[in-house]
Amino acid sequence: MKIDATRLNARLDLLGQVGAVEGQGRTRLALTEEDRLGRKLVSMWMRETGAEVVIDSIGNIHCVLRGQSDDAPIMTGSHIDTVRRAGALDGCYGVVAGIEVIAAIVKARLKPRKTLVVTAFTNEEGVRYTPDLLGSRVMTKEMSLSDALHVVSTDGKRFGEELDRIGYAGEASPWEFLPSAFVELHIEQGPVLDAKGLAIGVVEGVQGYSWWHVAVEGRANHAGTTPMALRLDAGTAAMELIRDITKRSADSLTPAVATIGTFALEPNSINVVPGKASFTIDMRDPYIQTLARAEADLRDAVAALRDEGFKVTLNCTSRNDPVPFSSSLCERIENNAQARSLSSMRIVSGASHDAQMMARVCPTAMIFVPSREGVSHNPREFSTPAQLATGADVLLDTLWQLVEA
Ligand code: HGY
Ligand code: MN
Ligand code: MN
Repeated sequence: MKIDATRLNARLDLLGQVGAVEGQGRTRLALTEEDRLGRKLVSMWMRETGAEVVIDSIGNIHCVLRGQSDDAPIMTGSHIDTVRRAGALDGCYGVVAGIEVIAAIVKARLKPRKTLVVTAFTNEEGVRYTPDLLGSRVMTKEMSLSDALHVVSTDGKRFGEELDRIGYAGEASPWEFLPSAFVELHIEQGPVLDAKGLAIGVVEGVQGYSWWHVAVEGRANHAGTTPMALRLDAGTAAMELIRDITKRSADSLTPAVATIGTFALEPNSINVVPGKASFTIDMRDPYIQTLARAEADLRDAVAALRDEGFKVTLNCTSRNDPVPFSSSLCERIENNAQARSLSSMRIVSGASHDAQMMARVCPTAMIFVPSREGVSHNPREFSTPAQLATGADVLLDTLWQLVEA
């Protein structure tokens, strides 16, 4: 059996054109028209394999190659929704490569003992709808279907209505294909494999993270007539808190990170002391203790602002502990890389993935391929066609062993 490397790379380029804007990469936020078009293209490729295509009630799209037994399936998959101005590979690579695995098995006229499912999960990124990982949260019952359907987007649209509107509110239950093992193929999105010149990352787990929405309210006032000592300036208060949080991460003994990805002032006028500052914090750490410490520091910083007279709302919109993956699955992946004389290393993922949720219900692991200079969530995201084909080969070997085990 062989992956069709040419078609894999051609399809990644094609999907990468959906929602593309010249010089700004592509944007396919969950449940938007662009996401609908991406879903339509990927569903067509799934159908072309001859396998079944099943859509569940949270909009996950499953390509199902029925096995001879009625054992629980083996699953691979990832996501095709993107962040704003994204690269073409994040998530898409794991879905398109999974489809190629099914196509290779069908072409070889083999019938797997166990059913093999390739899933495109809904709203992995969580940019328009938080929390992130919505499709896999519902599948693993970390979130109820009805709660997920009631989530309201940053642009004020209810999840269930938008899912209906784009035509992906499926009939199937999200837990119809709960697997006995899950393997996700993904680009590293970090600099390690590329810097070390290694072909494969054997992913042993994912770091923990929490996402926060913060609103600081002070008092809007005249920029010219209001003495500095009499101000309740929400803008400078927010910036001081942000400085404190990001410096703590930079000074941490662990590889902690903190990102302020969105920031807005009201009334957003050059000559008005800001009355309100709203922003998000994405904090991550491989160690639960220091992540918890960083969260406690954030709460303390908010309490100090309240003592100064600011009204502050602080909401945690997503959170996941660090997750360890299956050591036996990692060994299998490592052996498969070695069998193909591919260099590999064990690595922990800095980015979150649906695999983080799947690890709650079954043995789970991930396979990484290098990202050039570690760039991701950026149109310059790049892996060579050969690197992408190599990762797909290792996925094929691993999945075939699992469905035949
Ligand atoms: O945020 C992440 O780590 C992933 O790209 N959703
Ligand atoms: Mn991403
Ligand atoms: Mn991803």
